[in-house]
Amino acid sequence: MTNPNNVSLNLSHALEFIDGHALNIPTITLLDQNGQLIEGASNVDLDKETALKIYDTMRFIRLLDERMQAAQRQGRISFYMQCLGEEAAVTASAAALKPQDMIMAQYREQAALAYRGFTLEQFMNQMFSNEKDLGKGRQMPIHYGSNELNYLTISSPLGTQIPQATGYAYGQKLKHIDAKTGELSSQIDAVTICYFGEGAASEGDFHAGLNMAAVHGSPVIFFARNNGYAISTPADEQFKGDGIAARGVGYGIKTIRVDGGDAIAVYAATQLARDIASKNGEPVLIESIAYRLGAHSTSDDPTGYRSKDEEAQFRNNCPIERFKKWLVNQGWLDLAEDEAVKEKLREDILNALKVAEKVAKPPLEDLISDVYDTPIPALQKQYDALKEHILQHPQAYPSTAGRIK
Ligand SMILES: Cc1ncc(C[n+]2csc(CCOP(=O)(O)OP(=O)(O)O)c2C)c(N)n1
Repeated sequence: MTNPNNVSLNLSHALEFIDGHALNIPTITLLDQNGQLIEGASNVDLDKETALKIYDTMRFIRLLDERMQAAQRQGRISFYMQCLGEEAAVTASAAALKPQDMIMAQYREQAALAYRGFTLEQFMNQMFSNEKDLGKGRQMPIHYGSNELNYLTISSPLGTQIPQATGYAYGQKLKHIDAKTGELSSQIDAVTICYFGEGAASEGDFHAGLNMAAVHGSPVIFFARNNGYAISTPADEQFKGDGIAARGVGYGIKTIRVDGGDAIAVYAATQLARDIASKNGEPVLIESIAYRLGAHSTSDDPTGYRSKDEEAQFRNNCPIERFKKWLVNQGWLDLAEDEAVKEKLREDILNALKVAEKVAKPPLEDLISDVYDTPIPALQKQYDALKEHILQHPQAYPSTAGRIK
């Protein structure tokens, strides 16, 4: 019989509603807090080189975050967002990808970019909006982008990257479609990962993006970072269902939920997800469960909406410490060396900051160059007005006024 409704027609005679949490979705965790693999946990293929690169990246991001949070408080940069508590989720997922895979992130995923090889100088140049910044100083701090590293520039409006990822990944798949049969002719060589928070998943774009990816078979790994809060809004004021994972199932997308504080579980789940996306040409959803340990951003003060007790409950579950203990247990990391590297990194970060803050700001004309082939009249008009204003008040714009031609 044909099935025009496209449902599993499991006829029943019991008049019962299904509970929204009926699936009881498990959270995959493989590593305990003492850095021991949990008995009976699935085998994980994580080699020493990759494991150490994951650790190096997490350690670097933690130190960079600490320094730049302080730099914002000193008035040296205007804004910052830390990855605190989610370093394992972001780094280990990025580590399971191939360099040619596209990363479409939200903004708290600086660790994915660092894993790809974005340099300390590049981070600093972006945050100081100087003339060496790849984005020509046109974005707020932490809105990174790198063409070379396949990292789409961050957009502030939430959720925009979700339907974009669906469309981009569909394009990645099209290259492997046999024109005659319409079937996949080979494994898809480059897929897309799309990161977003559970707050962004409340946007309409989330639903449009996921449904379209499922129906058209876009090879996207949707990576939902459920960290408990969308700025001050706790998750239980955002949705009633079983997290974001239940929605993946609803859209007919293969879904897994992982302990986002467990780098090994995240790595294994993302490897599997990449495999499914690239071999089958279909989307996959990973929901990472971690706690946003820091404030939302430097503009936020969490004491207004959550207790110190709640924060303390999670403070001891450091994802970096947990992974570090495993590395030490493996005999792959020496604690004294680790401390020495941290000291050196702190110095390097401070030195890079001091250099980047002295680099000249981009010339004013960069504001509108290469946005359009030739600036549209409305943009040109705004530019001319801005230029005139700066020339009238040069003392208020010391870094720009002197460079106006
Ligand atoms: C369309 C839109 N609405 C609101 C905002 C303001 N805003 C910025 S971040 C944020 C919270 C996002 O939370 P979540 O997606 O859970 O990510 P997290 O910050 O927790 O990593 C909000 C509401 C925005 N940038 N864009």
